[in-house]
Amino acid sequence: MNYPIFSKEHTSLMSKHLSYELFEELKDLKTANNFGLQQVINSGVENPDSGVGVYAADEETYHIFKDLFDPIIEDCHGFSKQQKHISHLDSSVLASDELDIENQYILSTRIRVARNVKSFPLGPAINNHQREQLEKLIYQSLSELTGNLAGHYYSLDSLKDSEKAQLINDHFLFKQGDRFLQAAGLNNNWPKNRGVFHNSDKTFLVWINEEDHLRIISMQQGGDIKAVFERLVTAIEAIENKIAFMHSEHLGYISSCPTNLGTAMRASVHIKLPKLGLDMVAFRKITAKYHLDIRGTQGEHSDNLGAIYDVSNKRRLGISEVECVQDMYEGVKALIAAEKAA
Ligand code: ADP
Ligand code: DAR
Repeated sequence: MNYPIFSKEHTSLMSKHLSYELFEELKDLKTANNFGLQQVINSGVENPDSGVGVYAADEETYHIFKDLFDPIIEDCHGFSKQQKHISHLDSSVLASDELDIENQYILSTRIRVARNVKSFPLGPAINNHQREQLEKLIYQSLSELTGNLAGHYYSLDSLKDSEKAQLINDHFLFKQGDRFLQAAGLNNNWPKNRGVFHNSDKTFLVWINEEDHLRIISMQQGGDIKAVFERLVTAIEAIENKIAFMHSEHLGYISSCPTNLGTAMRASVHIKLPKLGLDMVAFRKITAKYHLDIRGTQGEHSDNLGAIYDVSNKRRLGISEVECVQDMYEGVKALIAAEKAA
């Protein structure tokens, strides 16, 4: 393996921190899943516009390649290698007054967490047989859920193209992995052993074998953030009673991309802000103050359709799940006030 050729277009945290000396230190190391430096950095090398540029294959990746991951995690999350991540899922401490009672601004609310199963490699290193076993283990566990979490599993193979397109368009299903995931090995053997589990009204969904082993999702129309969070907490606890997740005292829940470590939570609203959308400097001043991200109407790496924005918490590690939701809640409150004043 040779030291990568970084051009001035390479802007990722990986290209920033992978000095030649560090490369020489790490280039021959491998995890128990035979995952080496080439695979860790491939997405960031092939996609110069990556923000982070690295993916992990197992919890061991974060230890063996810590001299690369620790500074990336510090830059990304403001989280030092000495810190411990603390979870807190008690919704009773959440501010509860609805932000948009007349439903003028918030179209829908979605809160998701990424989870990975302890005894399997992460997506970039899992082989086809393991992915098949994992899919079966997860959907069999989900099939035991009761009440408003009861539902059915739909593998990508079992869905018609038109059904998949409709689910993707309605924000219930992931698109095929983008070039970043492709270069990380996360699209291997696509679409085999991927799919979505959901309840009858699609307010509780689980994506299987996309970027992480599970994406546990609670979502509904409108802005009742507390109700969405409470459903998600119930689902996480019910699933965690059946499946052991990859977790460490230091990094919290382990994810394939370091941006999702810790809570692995993204709490978002689809919100209509026609006036604020005309002044993106003011818009981004508010999102920066409240640690928010803006994504496109079809999620990451998509464009905004009309004046509808996907606004979510940016912080995931070193703060609790309640604080992630609080970040989004306070930020959305400020955005609505600014829209009213515009
Ligand atoms: P993730 O949230 O899992 O990181 P994406 O950003 O790609 O992944 O979003 C996944 C899907 O969820 C996309 O179709 C996106 O439009 C949809 N989505 C995200 N937030 C909301 C929301 N608040 N309401 C409805 N759909 C949403
Ligand atoms: N390829 C990654 C994307 C980072 C965050 N998004 C994820 N994990 N879906 C990058 O380095 O830009």
